[in-house]
Amino acid sequence: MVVKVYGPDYANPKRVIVCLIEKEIEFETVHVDGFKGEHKQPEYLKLQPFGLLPVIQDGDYTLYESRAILRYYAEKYKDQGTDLLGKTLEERGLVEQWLEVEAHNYYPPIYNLVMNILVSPLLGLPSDPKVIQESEEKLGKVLDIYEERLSKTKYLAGDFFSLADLSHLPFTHYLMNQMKKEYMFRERKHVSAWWDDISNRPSWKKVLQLYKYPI
Ligand SMILES: N[C@@H](CCC(=O)N[C@@H](CS)C(=O)NCC(=O)O)C(=O)O
Repeated sequence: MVVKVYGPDYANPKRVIVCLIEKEIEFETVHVDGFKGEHKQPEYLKLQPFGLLPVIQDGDYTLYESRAILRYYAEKYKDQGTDLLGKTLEERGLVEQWLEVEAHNYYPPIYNLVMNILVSPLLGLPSDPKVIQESEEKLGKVLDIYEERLSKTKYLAGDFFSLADLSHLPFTHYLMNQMKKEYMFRERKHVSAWWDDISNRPSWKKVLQLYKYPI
């Protein structure tokens, strides 16, 4: 059964797509125009009642929340493609820990930066300089902790690439490219090397080649 991924142009869906590529899972994509509000239409809300992208359909199984989808496929196809969960329960615990750090410590400030620096101007909405400044400070503090961690291990959960690293790709891509905030990574040696490593994986390059960002 081919997995259907909705909204491949957007950042959270790209998190799912890069995982499917790493896991060598066949998929197809369904274009959803967020700027036209297609994700708020009744047909889409039947699949994702919160009106957010992505959602996947796998036969008659439907799943939303990008990180839940990552965990589902990494576990379901544990022995296929790249192992993204670690080999032992202890490694798995660390993958989960850093996935949670990404979701609760890293994502909120980077999301605010993306919204205020890239998205708001495009929608003709005002950006909030205070939010930008505070979010940048918060993100900097998170990156200090990453720098410390990555001085000891090659990747976040240990010396193996995992879901925890992969989950950072789509939003960090904005920071390092469209947002011109790459100094935040470049001034931290280990964080900088980590980004070069994970963003040069063939899976991520393929995502960027196949699906453009809308911004
Ligand atoms: N926690 C959700 C977040 C999904 C999300 O915010 N997706 C964005 C696209 S990158 C979206 O649908 N934004 C449209 C909106 O907020 O109306 C997930 O990880 O799937």
